[in-house]
Amino acid sequence: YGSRINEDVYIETKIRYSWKCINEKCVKTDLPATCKSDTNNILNICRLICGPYGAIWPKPTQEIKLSKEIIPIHPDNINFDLKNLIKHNDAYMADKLIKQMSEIFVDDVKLLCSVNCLKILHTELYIKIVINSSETNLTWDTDESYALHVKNNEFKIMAFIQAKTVFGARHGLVTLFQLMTTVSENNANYLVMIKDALIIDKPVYPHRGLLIDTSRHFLHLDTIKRTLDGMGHSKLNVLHWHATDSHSFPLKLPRIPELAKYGAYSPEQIYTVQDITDLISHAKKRGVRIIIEIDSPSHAGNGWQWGESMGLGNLSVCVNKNPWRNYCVQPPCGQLNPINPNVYKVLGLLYKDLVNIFPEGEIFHMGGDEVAISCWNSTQEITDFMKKEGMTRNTEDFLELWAYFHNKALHTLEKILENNTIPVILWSSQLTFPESIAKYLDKKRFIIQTWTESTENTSIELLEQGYKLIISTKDAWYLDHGFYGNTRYYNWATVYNNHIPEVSKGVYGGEVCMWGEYVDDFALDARVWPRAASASERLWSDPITSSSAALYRLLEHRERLIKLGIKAEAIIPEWCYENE
Ligand code: CP6
Repeated sequence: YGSRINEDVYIETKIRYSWKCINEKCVKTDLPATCKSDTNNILNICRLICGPYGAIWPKPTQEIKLSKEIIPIHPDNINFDLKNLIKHNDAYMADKLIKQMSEIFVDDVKLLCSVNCLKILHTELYIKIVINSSETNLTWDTDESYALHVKNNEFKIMAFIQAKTVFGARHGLVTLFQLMTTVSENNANYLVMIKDALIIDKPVYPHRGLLIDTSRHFLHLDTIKRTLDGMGHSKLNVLHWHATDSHSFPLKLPRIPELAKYGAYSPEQIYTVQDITDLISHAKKRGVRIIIEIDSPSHAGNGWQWGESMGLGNLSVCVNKNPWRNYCVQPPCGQLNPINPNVYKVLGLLYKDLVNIFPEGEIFHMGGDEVAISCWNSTQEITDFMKKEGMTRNTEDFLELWAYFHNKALHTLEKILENNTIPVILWSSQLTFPESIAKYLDKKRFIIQTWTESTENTSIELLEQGYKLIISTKDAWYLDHGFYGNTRYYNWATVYNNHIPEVSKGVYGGEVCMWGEYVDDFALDARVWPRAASASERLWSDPITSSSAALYRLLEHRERLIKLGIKAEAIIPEWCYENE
């Protein structure tokens, strides 16, 4: 780190971090006079006000004006005016949600004062919020824009947040939070904030996601909630919950408890309906929706073993095949049996439970990745069926069978929803090759999440055919990359600099993926943060500047995440910071 910092970056960073790094060597330089003249608390205050975007992450897209002056405030004296929040008769839910978001805001401000903040000499912060839609479900169509206006008079600081929806208003609160910091003087802490500000902001992409994986390692509710907190503060709005895989099935569902009974690592390592509901609600208050993935037909082994004993036949095949390498990518193998009608009955019960738990209209992810044709091709029940149907067992026939599975699974879901138009998300795969996808999958019903290499044209070609996409380019957006715990050639700048196709071409957005083989409750934070935040700026702001120009703000954002209780990884060596 630290080589080739251009002149621009130097100007942005030297104010707070008075060092200059050339060829891996960092040299400390003097603090510039502009910072010194503001106050004695040079370091802390400059963190907040130096640079055109202050310490705001991700950077606003429309308009931003920040004054250079700060004023002390206190968490005990923050008051909300929600009286004329919204002029709707059916606004009860929106009203309640905004109240909860406001409470979280104050709690978070208290966390900024990790050591007590001095109460003397502070000014009241008075926040007024106005919205004009009663919408409380976050979708790709939700208007997340907001305007934040901070002004002070003799008696108080007024923050006025105007937005279309509660989700826009919450973004306004997050930005307001980022106008604050703590400073210390004579062993006392003060909470301060920028005195005057005008910010008009909205995201470029509507889908700004993070994938977590609870099958390779079980993650406790607290870990997932902490992750959601970090997402809310980074304006990421989709938690893609890769809930199940071949290794464990932790969802304990009322209609089909067998899946967790046979598939959870232990009876304690499960998510109950109550747990899932709790997570959805925790997420919503942080402006995040949860999209759950039940990976299928591949990546489904443990949890599906009980079919035979219940007279339902083989639900998942190849679970005990040897050597496993010939039939899947990780042991134990397991691929749903597409010709067993009971598979769709079980999926029906599973989807029914999920539809009941998740908000109305929420999208589901059906997986669809890494099907091993060799598995189905070595299962006599399946090959007999294919012979009977006059199939020759060439690759195309297997793709036909695979597509049959997804279409039938989607049909099963649609019957439950009594709605024929719900789309589902599938991973890119052999089935979604641009040259053949149209033969198998309807572009109105299947949204593709591409995880191909950035050198491949897959995404562009799928867009040209009219498919809607979510981008998770493997060599840029996989947080486990390097794989097997190795993050070697991978850093936040890789995500930040990776451009993705435009929204206008049919891209909803992107996701960074935290596959779980080598992360558990103790390792997750540092592997996810602050790198996931680099994705949030890529997706919110679509920045045209380099990642090194953003470094200064990311360093601040990382410190903010730490104060919120997230054990984010360090970005630069400590010797690069100026210590007074
Ligand atoms: N699990 C599942 C995984 C991966 C995928 N699906 C994966 C593949 C390659 C890399 C990282 C993760 N662990 N179910 C691919 C979508 Cl490098």
